[in-house]
Amino acid sequence: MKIVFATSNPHKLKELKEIASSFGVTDIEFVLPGEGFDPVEDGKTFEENSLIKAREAAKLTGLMALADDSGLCVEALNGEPGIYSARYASTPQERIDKLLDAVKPFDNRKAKFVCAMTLVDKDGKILFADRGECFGSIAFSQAGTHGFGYDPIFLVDGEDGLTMAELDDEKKNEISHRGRALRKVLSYLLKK
Ligand code: ITT
Repeated sequence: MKIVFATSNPHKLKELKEIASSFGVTDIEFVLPGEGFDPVEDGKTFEENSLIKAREAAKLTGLMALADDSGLCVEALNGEPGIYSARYASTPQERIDKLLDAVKPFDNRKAKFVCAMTLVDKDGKILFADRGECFGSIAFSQAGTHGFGYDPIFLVDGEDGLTMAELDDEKKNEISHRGRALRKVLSYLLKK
């Protein structure tokens, strides 16, 4: 089975392949939408944006498409940066610095990673949609080199004060929002 993964983010693709492989999936080939993939992510929720991306990739390739819209929601910031996580500042380091500054005034540093996944058929009809979440809090300074994005400042609940970027790839995939969402999609696909 061939599925187009509706993303321009190579980190997401790497994690998707690792998660699928550790789930025992051998007969799904994930491909990228390629040139011309430039969806307008103007949805108001992770779910809406993930549907927009999935439909755009299906339209472009004529294949079944899966999309991941994800981000970091900080409780004291009313859920920001949320769906704007990728656009919060210009570079990954600037996004981290901006977020550390933004949470400074608050005692409550609780946060969660969210990943909404949508699977559509080649005509854009929704086959399956669900989300995965991973709970934690914002660290006072960054630590770790694994993963991407906000991982160095996300302290994972139940992981002994380690940031997501200090966990190895296997551990991240086991507990992450993306791992949790994708395993639901894969369970749906494999039951078919
Ligand atoms: P595509 O839309 O092309 O898939 P993107 O990176 O723009 O790529 P999103 O719009 O879903 O994707 O934004 C997700 C952002 O949320 C991402 O760029 C990171 O800043 C953050 N993020 C999502 N998952 C993350 C993770 O596992 N670790 C750290 N940061 C993450």
